[in-house]
Amino acid sequence: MSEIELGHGQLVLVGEEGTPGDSHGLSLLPACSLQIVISYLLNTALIVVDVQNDFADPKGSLFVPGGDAVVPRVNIEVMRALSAGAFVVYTQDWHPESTPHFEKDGGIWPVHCVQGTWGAEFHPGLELSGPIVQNGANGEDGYSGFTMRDPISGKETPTALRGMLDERGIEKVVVVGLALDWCVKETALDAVKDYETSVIPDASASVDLEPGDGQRAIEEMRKSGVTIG
Ligand code: VGL
Ligand code: ZN
Repeated sequence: MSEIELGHGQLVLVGEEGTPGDSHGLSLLPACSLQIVISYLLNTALIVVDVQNDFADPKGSLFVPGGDAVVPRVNIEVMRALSAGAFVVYTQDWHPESTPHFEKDGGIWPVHCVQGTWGAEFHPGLELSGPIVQNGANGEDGYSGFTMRDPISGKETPTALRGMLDERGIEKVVVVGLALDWCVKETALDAVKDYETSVIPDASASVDLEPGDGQRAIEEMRKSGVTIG
């Protein structure tokens, strides 16, 4: 049995699977849990970005190539995070019927994730187990889960996400979901200003409006201090 320091004064004793409970009253984890505990500590949050039908279902109006294949990979991260006692939070793109975010109203996107429609619902295969932060409800068109951007004035206002992280003492953030080159990227670039941040490209997929956007997003995040992988 060995003692492992997790930081912040947290100690766990790790034994062989099946060894009886320790006599110190500390939690005894089977060795197989160690990997999970190390990758998701209690001070870590997993942010699952916009895994919604319009992005993740091939019938969705803004289907992200590979978005459907990402769902089971995201679920693995959710399960890892939950088993380590980490916090899991979900963002949801949540637009009104008309917003300067949409091409028909002067923006660049096809109509997608309209409040209350099938396209805005989370993909039915997603493991949903945590609070939801909606973005865009009043016509804002920002991409970060941390802020909403007024499309006219450009003024940014915070969402509830930062408060949720800070009230739990979160210091590390892992970002997965859709889309790598838009909302995942902007969420990670905001997160890295205040939290140790990583993005898992295997649990994400890019829109690639221009070929190579996904790769460029990865480089931009890496340069800003985001851990990739
Ligand atoms: C997103 C385009 C438009 C995203 C949202 O979730 O990445 N992309 N709205
Ligand atoms: Zn959107």
